[in-house]
Amino acid sequence: MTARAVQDRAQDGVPERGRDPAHDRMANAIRSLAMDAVEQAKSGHPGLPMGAADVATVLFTRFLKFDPTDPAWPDRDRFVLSAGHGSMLIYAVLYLLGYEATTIEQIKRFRQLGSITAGHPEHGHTPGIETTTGPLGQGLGNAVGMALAERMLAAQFGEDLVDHHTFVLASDGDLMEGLSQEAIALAGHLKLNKLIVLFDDNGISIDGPLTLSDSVDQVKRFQAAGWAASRIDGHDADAIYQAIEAARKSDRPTMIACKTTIGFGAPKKAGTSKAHGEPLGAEELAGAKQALGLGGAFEVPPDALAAWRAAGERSRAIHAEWKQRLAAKPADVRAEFVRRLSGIRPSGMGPAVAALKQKLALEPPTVATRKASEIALEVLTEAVPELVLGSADLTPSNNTRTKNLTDVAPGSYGGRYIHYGIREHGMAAAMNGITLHGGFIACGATFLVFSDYARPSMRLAALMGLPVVYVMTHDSIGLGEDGPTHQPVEHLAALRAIPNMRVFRPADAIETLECWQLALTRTDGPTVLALTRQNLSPARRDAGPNRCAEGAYELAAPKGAAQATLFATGSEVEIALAAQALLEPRGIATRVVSVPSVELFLGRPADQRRAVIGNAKVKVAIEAAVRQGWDAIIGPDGLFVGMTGFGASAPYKDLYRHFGITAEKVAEAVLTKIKET
Ligand SMILES: Cc1ncc(C[n+]2csc(CCOP(=O)(O)OP(=O)(O)O)c2C)c(N)n1
Repeated sequence: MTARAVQDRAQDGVPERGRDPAHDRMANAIRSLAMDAVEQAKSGHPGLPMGAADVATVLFTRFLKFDPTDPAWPDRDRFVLSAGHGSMLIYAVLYLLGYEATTIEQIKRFRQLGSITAGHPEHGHTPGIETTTGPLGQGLGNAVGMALAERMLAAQFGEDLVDHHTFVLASDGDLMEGLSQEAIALAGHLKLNKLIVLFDDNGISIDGPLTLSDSVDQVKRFQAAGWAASRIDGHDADAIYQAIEAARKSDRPTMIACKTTIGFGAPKKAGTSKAHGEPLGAEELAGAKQALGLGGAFEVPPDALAAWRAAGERSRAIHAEWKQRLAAKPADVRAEFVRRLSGIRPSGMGPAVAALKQKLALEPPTVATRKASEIALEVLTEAVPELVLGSADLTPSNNTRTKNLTDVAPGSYGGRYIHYGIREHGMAAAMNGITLHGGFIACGATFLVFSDYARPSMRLAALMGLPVVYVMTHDSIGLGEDGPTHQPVEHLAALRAIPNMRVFRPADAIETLECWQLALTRTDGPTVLALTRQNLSPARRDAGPNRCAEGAYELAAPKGAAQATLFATGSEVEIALAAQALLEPRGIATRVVSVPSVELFLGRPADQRRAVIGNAKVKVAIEAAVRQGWDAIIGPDGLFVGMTGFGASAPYKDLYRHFGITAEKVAEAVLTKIKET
């Protein structure tokens, strides 16, 4: 309906045929709060909340299962506002439904420092926000993971405890992003029929009408990916109701293209990109308020607020019944369900790691760390039942599918191995969703170089503090013949640069096990395990405490006061040890420090850092990657033996020689430096 029609209706006071005045007043309450909050903040996006208010009203007041008094209730329906720029839609809804934290004062402080109403919705910042959105496409990708986790958890614990839907509100931008293709293809393939996407089909983006840059038939596109998809009038409450009702009964995921008018109600800006991302302005705002029959700033008509609050109580009885069902479960099942949903790690993990470590210490294997990871996973998948693995179609290279795992497949969700397909971004976004859903530790794999393809979701995992684990093999020129397209050089530095991301590059089987243990005990953020393709000789032979937890530690002591300290990670630790063996006989007392995690090390107190770095005259870092970041350990005068540009295609031993990453070159550099000083 056009803004003109809304005005006409308001003027003659006659409800349009088929419209429900009570619904309109509730939807207009969202519009009103969104307009006022954006106006007050002098920034934000009024257009989407105004356009999608009818869809949100039908969904939240007639379908969504949730309890404002317990936003984390495990069996709630999930709602993801993938178009995070429309954040005022969800803040308005949370306030109207009676979520305690989202008060009218918070709405008034939209986008201000210290408020819980941030510019884009942030998970963990605002109760009721299921995931952090804003980078378009991510929410949709997360929702696929949530819907998959729901099916997987139901397969393990039964539908009497786990039976909910995942709803997404997605915009044109969400569906234009490449990630959306990976997400919808995966969801369609897996037949995630409890995933329902409401597409805010307003035909407008920032630059103007969508016709400037897009002509995809989204309904056909979703259908081609195995979804049910249809078009409706997104301002017709009955049509919205019928479409969602049908979607709930579908045997496949559903996309409902809801034709809406961006900025619905604004006299001049409705239906234009002017309504997208800036305050309406005093005149336009007044016109919209008049057209929609609304009052002063931040005022919600009492009858509309009462109706919303009543809607907020809709699921109370269902929640109470669910609690009773949980209470009636055998104590061990109940305890396990609660443990899994609370993210508490199983008590069996520590002893399982200790036993394997003993074995590895007795017979240290010469294996690639990707193989060492598989050895660790054989034990960890038994000890940690919530661990769910997968790969973006590199399973035989990533060594992530242990013998005891079975596949997750369409309609069959009891397995613990996910074939994500060649969809690194979709995988990482789904892993975030699986983790946000609760009940699982998601671990996905690819080559380290393709972390670039997953990085936007990895960044959000770090921002949200999600304990996902990325197994990233083929971690340097050591992968050899595949050449520079596949050889990461800047990726370790790039991943280390993400706040709250922990990057491990273990040197042998024992370090790999320790890094896995640290990854799985971590609960406040993601971990990358950078693993080799090539075999490595053992660096450690002890079954003692977890040394990788220190970030960096002295692996091999010098004979006498150290003149040189060699810092190395992963596959270069054996080079450092070999260099030490060359230097010591020449009278150069040399230490070797293994640095499985630069960030963990740099996070330690200054005195501990100083003790590990030591005061040897010559400090060398050895890593088959770029230098960036290493100066924090070796200082600006430290020597770096690594890469300065892209790699090349050749057998890996030739590459190490070609790029000068050898024990001989390290020893030579140390000797030259000592002579100079
Ligand atoms: C990955 C990404 N790229 C760019 C942006 C900036 N941005 C925010 S909204 C938007 C597009 C707006 O169009 P649409 O998705 O149709 O939203 P609507 O105009 O309907 O609110 C863009 C490009 C973003 N948030 N995320």
